[in-house]
Amino acid sequence: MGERPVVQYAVEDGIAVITIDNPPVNALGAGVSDGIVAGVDRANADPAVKAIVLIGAGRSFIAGADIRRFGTKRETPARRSYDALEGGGKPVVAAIHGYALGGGLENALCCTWRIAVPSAKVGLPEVLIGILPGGGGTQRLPRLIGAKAALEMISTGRHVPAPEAKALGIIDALVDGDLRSAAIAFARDVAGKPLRRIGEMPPPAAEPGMFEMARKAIARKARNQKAPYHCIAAVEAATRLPFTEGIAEEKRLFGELENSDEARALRYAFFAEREVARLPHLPKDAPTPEIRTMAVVGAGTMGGGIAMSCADAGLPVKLLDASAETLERGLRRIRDNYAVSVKRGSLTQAEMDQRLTLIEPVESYADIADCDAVIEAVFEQIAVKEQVFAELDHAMKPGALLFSNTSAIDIDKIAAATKRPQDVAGTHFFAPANVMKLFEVVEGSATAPATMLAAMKLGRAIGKVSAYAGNCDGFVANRSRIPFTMEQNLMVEEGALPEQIDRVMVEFGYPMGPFAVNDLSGLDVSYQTRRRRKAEDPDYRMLPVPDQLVEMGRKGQKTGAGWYRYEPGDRMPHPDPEVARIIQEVAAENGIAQRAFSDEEVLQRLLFGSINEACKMIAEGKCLRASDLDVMWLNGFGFPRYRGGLMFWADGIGAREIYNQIAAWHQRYGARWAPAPLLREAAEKGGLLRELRAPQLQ
Ligand code: T1G
Repeated sequence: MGERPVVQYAVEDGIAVITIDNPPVNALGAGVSDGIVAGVDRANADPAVKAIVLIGAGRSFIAGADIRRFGTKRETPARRSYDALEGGGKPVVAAIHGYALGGGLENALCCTWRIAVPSAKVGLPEVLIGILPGGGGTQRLPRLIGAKAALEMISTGRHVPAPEAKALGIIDALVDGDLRSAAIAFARDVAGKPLRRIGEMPPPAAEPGMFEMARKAIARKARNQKAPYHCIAAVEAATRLPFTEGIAEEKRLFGELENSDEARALRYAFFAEREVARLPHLPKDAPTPEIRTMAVVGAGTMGGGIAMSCADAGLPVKLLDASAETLERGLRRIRDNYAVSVKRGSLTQAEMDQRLTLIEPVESYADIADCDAVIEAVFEQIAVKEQVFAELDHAMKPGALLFSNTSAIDIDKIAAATKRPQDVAGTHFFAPANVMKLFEVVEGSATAPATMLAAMKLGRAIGKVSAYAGNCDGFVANRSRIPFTMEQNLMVEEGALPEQIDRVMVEFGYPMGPFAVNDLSGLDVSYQTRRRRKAEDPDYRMLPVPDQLVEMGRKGQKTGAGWYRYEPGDRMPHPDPEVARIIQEVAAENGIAQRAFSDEEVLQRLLFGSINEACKMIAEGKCLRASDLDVMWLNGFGFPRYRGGLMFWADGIGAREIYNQIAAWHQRYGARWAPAPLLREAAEKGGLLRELRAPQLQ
């Protein structure tokens, strides 16, 4: 039995049905466009055929061009499916379920009619992978729905739910029940009716200044990027040029983007965020227990945010706290958070009420005993964790999964407080837990594969990006961040000013610099952490400058001063000569010579240490893939997405140059800059850092 063709053709009662069958999402891979062209030509040539239906098999219509093919040599097809669909003599009905994205929607826009099931989503998300719609979408969509609405869709790349797409005029009818038979019936109805060709519609009007305003609006967010501006230029062309010239302009702009650094980085990030979900080192047949009911222990800030994440995803959750007072305070904080979203319009009152019904406050372990899984989010002290896990071990039903949201405590120590360490893993959220997408799943030495797989799946189910981490101090994400924070503070002692370091990182693409972020989250939090660390490790390197700031009462925005000073009611950071004076004093007291720093050295000192640490963690098997670390920095630390991630960015410089610089700093600054053997190896072999993988994946 030969391979099933990616495009199938059938005729039913005079209606030709062209089915795209290219799993998993019917991307326009090899043979798909040609298959559509052949199907349309065949239908148009068959007098028995009155109309045509274009539909997707499996879970989706068409999710766009095959992203893997970008940047590779591709033959230009003689005729593209867009031209065949729009140019034929018989009506074509696009029948949409799942996703019609990118080239998928562009093919649908070339059909005469579009119908969809209410759960479908349509969009032109090309800007999210650093390009623009290259199948006529920038010229046809504005003609169909107007320049303003089209510009919003193309410059945001958002997936538009079918009911809204109907309201916009993209979808002609919403259908329930079996889509295929509904489409055939619809096609029969429109057979013989005049054909509508969007390409023949006049250029849409443009509101005066709308494109200038659009450029200004994205200036901050699209810093250093090209694709968002090209998207605006392409839609602007649709309002100025006849269709054929507009298509040529779209093609020209697309050509400028396809192989740009930005597009290659965003494509890498797209696939890295899919790869991170895989744990190939676990047995293939390991089961993944279903988690239908959740519990969270600890109604503090993190516990409340975790409960919200579950409720936001429709997962019922019991929120347990030993004290009724803390529980009530936790619930109030949850209600207040939702109320802010309702006020901002990102949530309706009905949605807020519905989510609150999914969060059930309880006061005893017996109340959560039946839940499939529980996440502990209590105070970050081993004794407290051990006591909670002993309670859970006693109360929870057999087979229940016991997760800890600890950000630093040894998972094996926590698991040892139970008689079922195989059911224990770390599920590390990043603050605020209901907002940040990163979800680190930490494997203890006794954690069963099923427990790991269930935790990874839980993360995806609550809208997070699940990433594997081995059990070590700071796990993977925070451990990779320690050199960044250390160098940030040490450079200040050596003469770099906070405002220079922040400017370098903002110009690099971060929304805020690290010192401004410290002031936002409060300097006293890390001050306490340093005290605890020093108590545990006498050799721990203290940071006298931020310590002095805190001891002077400069705890950040909340006290009107930290690394910067703030005007009352204003979050704008203002450089403060007082801080510069403290820095010079501390440097003098510690005999640290001060000097000027180039912006390049500032950037490299901040990021090279984390690259080095990443190589160590990969070699230790704590981080499975360099691309996982990139996913963590993109979803946990706000690393500029159009740079792909830390290791992808590092490859732009090259392992050899990075190794040489680190080796030089090793000479100058000592052990903290000892080059990782895996980095040296990559430097010697000329390997790509983003392709580094842990021993267990070799
Ligand atoms: N090309 C190649 N592979 C794709 C793909 C695509 N367009 N979309 C998904 N996959 C793979 C993905 O890697 C994964 O593989 C599997 O499908 C399931 O995906 C001419 C230029 C559709 C919303 O940007 O946003 O058209 O890991 O895990 O969470 O103008 O996939 O299993 O091996 O993400 O349910 C425009 C990209 C292309 C859409 C489904 N289209 N895809 O999400 O599943 S450019 C896009 C998505 C274009 C034209 C231009 C999502 C999804 P694997 P998944 P999901």
